[in-house]
Amino acid sequence: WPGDWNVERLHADHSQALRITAEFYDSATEHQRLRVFENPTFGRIMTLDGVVQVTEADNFIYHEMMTHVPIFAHGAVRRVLIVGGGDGGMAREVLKHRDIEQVTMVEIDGTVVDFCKSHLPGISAGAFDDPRLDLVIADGADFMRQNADVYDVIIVDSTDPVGPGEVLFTDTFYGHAKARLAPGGILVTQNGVPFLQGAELTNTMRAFTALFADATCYLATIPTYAGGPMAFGWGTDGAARGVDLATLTERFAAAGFETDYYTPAVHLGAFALPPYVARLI
Ligand code: AG3
Repeated sequence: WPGDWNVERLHADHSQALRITAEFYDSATEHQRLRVFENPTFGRIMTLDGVVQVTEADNFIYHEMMTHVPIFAHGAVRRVLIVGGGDGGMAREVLKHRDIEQVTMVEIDGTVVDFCKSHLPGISAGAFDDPRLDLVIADGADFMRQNADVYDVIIVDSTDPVGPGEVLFTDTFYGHAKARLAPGGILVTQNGVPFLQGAELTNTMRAFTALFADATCYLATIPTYAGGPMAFGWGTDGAARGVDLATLTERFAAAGFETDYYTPAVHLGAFALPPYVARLI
């Protein structure tokens, strides 16, 4: 094909190519290769080690579903921990909840944060300037082991389990994360596209089942995480998954902001698992 393309080779037998109409950055940070380019359909796109992390056009699906699902299900979230999330999209959605008092974000790669602030400001949309955000540049696994604070929701916004993200998919890490949850707290994780990354989901779900009274995953389709819907791990000892449509609708209306993907009905439907996914967990 004419022109430059970013060819993502995350999976052994499947790849996705995105046309590059302008290149803004392509260089190695201390931890990984960071690239930002323009694509006419998806806007600016950030890749790490060649794998798409965010696009301006479709990041809302991923970020809304990893934040509003646990936050509305819980109903009284005050403190949130984000592991990863250097582009600031996750913090952007969490901070839309006015009752949330403190958001701690632990990102390993300060270069990703700096670069996204200057070249992808629409993703964080001011989140880095919110006084409720406490940004810590550190290894998420170390932080989880050493820190003694507790959180109502922990969101693991990681890369895939290759390179710096690998440690965030271990039983040890999940155990430490559970110990950082307040009573009724919820852990959600990025668990890949089950059609292509089934073993990754099975591995996390085995760990979650051993740790939590309520362990499952929920789904959303993000166009640039190709291969079908993506799975998000869900683990809690609380009753948050039992919350009904009327309660979610009330909480969503009271929150007073609009979304482009999340609705209470989408929230509940996301937990309906097709058999090919249910069999993996
Ligand atoms: N991090 C998750 C990217 C996962 C891509 N995986 C895949 N295509 N299977 C996104 C970071 C956004 N804040």
